Amino acid sequence: MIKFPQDFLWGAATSAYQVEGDNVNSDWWQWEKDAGRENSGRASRHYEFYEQDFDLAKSLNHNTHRLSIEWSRIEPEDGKFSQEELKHYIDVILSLRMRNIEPMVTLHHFTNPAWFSKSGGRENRRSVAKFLRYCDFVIRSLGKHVHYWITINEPMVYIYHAYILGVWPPEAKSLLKAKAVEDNLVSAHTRAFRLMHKIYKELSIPKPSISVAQNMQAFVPCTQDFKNRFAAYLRGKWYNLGFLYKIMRRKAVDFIGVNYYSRQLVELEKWGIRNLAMDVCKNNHHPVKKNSLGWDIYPEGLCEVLLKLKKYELPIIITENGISTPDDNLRWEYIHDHLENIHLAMEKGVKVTGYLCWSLMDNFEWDKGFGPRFGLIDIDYSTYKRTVRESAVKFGRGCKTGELE
Ligand code: IFM
Repeated sequence: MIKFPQDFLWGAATSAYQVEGDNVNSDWWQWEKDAGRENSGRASRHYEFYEQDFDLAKSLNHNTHRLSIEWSRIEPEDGKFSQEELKHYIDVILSLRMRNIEPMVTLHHFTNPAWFSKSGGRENRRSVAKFLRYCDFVIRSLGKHVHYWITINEPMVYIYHAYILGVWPPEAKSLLKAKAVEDNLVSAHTRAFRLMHKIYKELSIPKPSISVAQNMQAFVPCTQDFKNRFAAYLRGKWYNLGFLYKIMRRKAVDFIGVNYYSRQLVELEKWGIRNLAMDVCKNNHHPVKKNSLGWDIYPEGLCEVLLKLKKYELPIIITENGISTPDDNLRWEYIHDHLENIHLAMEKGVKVTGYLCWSLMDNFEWDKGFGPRFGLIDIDYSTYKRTVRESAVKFGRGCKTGELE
């Protein structure tokens, strides 16, 4: 039996576009239409059913919930802000507070308003000022109800999919653009961080806790060959830590948000820049169980990643961790084994203060559509009926007692 601290944050995460439905002013909505992709449509209809969903989270003993704000609802046209949508998010956050569930709010989770993307999106230097204007509007009203903020979700995943692989809007495949977006995101985060602290001070609200949610992977060399070890080391530095270094150097981090899912088995075909950055083992060496998207399940990697963060002496919150699978026993095994590894890292001195499972409910998994099931709660997409999975009940027991068998 292992035991987590009494004040540990326990709960689950979602993002607006993936669960709310009908985000018609978003660049993703536009892209789905233009590219003829599966439409997110009504998603999980969480925009309408959030009270019911939070009742379920409460019944599962969650004390924290991470959600995101859809910028394209708040600012559907450049410079035109919607008081009505702002009120919606205030209501959402208050309904968490009424249930004694601590909100953690993300300001950017992959989607942008369509007008913003048309004017150059994150490649454009002016995007930083536009993002700050949106943050200012939101924080002045939500500040008094929210302590934990994530400015940007998974900056590296966003850059990689949208600007290097080109499989997400705006479908760019350009290292130059990727670099510009990274610079702009570093600046957007840093300036938003400072602005938010300033607003809290002006309004005499106790200091907020702000971070990014950084996707981290366990980069494991497939063989002890020098080039595989070197590539794994480089990827850890660049992908896991590069963005964080930049914002930590600017003293713009209150805690570290970690999204961890999987392992990458690094095996280079030959020396080369692209090979160093991308090559993975294609021969199923060191096989492990996989999720329904084919990602390796590798819980010990979470402990390894956390130990690498120890030296920064910042609190760490697992802002996402979860599995897409039709096998609910595997889902519980996955959550259980990752919690075990978090506990192991804590025993070795890493200060982890919370764990949020991805995701509270089944949702729209971006370019993969509705197929992957990440939810603690099953959604029947023909009726939108919610059904709590057995894994959610088991996780809920841990949330209640802070203990894990
Ligand atoms: O669904 C995504 C989420 O939007 C960001 N982190 C990873 C999840 C699973 O792919």
